[in-house]
Amino acid sequence: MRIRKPDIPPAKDLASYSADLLTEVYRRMVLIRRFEQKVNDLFLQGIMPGTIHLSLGQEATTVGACLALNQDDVITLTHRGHGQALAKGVTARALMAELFGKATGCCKGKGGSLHVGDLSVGALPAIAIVGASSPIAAGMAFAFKRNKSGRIVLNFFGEGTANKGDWHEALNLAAIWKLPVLFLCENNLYGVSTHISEVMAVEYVADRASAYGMPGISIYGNDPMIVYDTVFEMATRARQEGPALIECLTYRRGGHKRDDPAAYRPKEEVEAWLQADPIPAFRERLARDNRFTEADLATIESGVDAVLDDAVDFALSSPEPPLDSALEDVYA
Ligand SMILES: Cc1ncc(C[n+]2csc(CCOP(=O)(O)OP(=O)(O)O)c2C)c(N)n1
Repeated sequence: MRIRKPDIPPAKDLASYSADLLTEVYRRMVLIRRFEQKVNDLFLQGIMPGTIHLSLGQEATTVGACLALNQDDVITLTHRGHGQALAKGVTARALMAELFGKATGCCKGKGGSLHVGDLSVGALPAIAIVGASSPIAAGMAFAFKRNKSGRIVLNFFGEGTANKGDWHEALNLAAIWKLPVLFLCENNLYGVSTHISEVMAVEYVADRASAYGMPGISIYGNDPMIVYDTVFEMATRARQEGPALIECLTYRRGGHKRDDPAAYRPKEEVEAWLQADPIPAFRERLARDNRFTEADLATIESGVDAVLDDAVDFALSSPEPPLDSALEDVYA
């Protein structure tokens, strides 16, 4: 296995972005981080049921990508989807209630952690079958194109998914039909315990784009503004000209799922990526920008804490789905 440490590009000047956008980027990254930390605590206390795949460490990729989209664009989510959902605008209340299996959850308590989403904010509830969402993303993009809607689809997936047949078929169809879809890889280096170098002969997932005839871009995924600019540019292009493959190089801070201590990862690699944590790095940049004071940043953080306390209270006090709703919304 080859150790791949973060290759951190020089940070972009934040001056060209509005204070509102930067505030929202920071707020959503902190929301995702603290939401998942809370979920992990609740899980370890035995209060939260089910299993969970956390995306701690990948916040800059999901937030940068979702904020670059229009409100009515749609994302498809993965099994590691809490961050993707919150980034697109699913509320903390609806997400927390879903994880508790409550009727007020974003999927009425029937999806749980592996199937979160809410189409009313453009987040197609996740499909936990790896690779299955890429053809669906292409299909939705086909409909958007036929209807001349101007909307696009952004398909989130992990680098392990890029070795599945359905993923390849989706890219090919999207390319030949010039569909308005972005394939966005959250490359966190591991599919469960398997390092990317053991399953791919090319170095980067984006290297595969040329085989389909679409742009392929590999970027540092722990800088939200690099992700934002890239997705914004490719989204603008996709609305007219068709798909692109964007690979965001990032890292999950923990194991594949909550019972995985991730002992298969070299210490040197883990330490290098933990140092490249996207949230403190972005906070430092905001603190150097004269539009933000320390008090402003603390206010954003305490606002997130209040939202999360409220979300847990809401979820715990919500009812279970009624028994006679078991067959509602069931299509197969
Ligand atoms: C078709 C299929 N095969 C296997 C699994 C079990 N599985 C769940 S997540 C996962 C790894 C996916 O890796 P990657 O696409 O890199 O995403 P990551 O977990 O790193 O976010 C596997 C093999 C599955 N859900 N679906």
